[in-house]
Amino acid sequence: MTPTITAFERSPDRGRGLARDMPVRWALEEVGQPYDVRLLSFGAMKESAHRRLHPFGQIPTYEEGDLALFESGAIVFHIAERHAGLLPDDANARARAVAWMFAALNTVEPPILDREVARLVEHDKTWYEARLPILEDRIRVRLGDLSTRLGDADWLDDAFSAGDLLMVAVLRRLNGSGLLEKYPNLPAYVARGEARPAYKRAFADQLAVFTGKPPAG
Ligand SMILES: N[C@@H](CCC(=O)N[C@@H](CS)C(=O)NCC(=O)O)C(=O)O
Repeated sequence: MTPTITAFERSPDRGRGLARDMPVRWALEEVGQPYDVRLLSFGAMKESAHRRLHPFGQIPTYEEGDLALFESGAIVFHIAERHAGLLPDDANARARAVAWMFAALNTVEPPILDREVARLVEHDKTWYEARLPILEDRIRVRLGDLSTRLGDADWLDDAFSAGDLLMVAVLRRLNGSGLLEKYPNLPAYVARGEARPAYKRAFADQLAVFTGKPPAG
């Protein structure tokens, strides 16, 4: 059965692939699962029809038969469990890959989002100039530790996994911030993720929604 996901009708990131339908699309591409996309306006996301799928009135959601899911991490995990290619077969390696999924969303992403939110909604507040370096220092602590752990490996735990997929998706939020570059193995890690054919297809598809033009190639 072809799953249907939801995405922004017009993403505020202007097609930079930062909306959270992107990791879901990427996971589906990695496992070779075709999918449909239902595009939603901000208004439609808050209506009761969508809230039945997503209690917080957000994207993405995932529908497959009588299963409806929300939360990009849970959706990626579901895809990874149902298909080969995103989680190792070995039980311990699989558990470690799941730990990296949580680390991406629960340990690395929060300080990155705090900075994003501050830049969006606090930039005109008196405390903003003093607070920004504090938020950026908290990000640097996470990046430093992640960089040390990654070392010169290609991926976080041997083969590419859903943990890498989510970690790359989270780190991409720092593109253009200058924060990643102090840890040269991290931009290289992000670039390795972005070079994957599945990533490129997913990125082109979400960009095509924004531009209104079919994906190139
Ligand atoms: N933790 C959720 C976050 C979902 C989320 O923040 N969605 C954003 C798009 S990336 C959204 O729908 N924003 C619109 C809104 O909250 O009204 C996930 O990973 O799925």
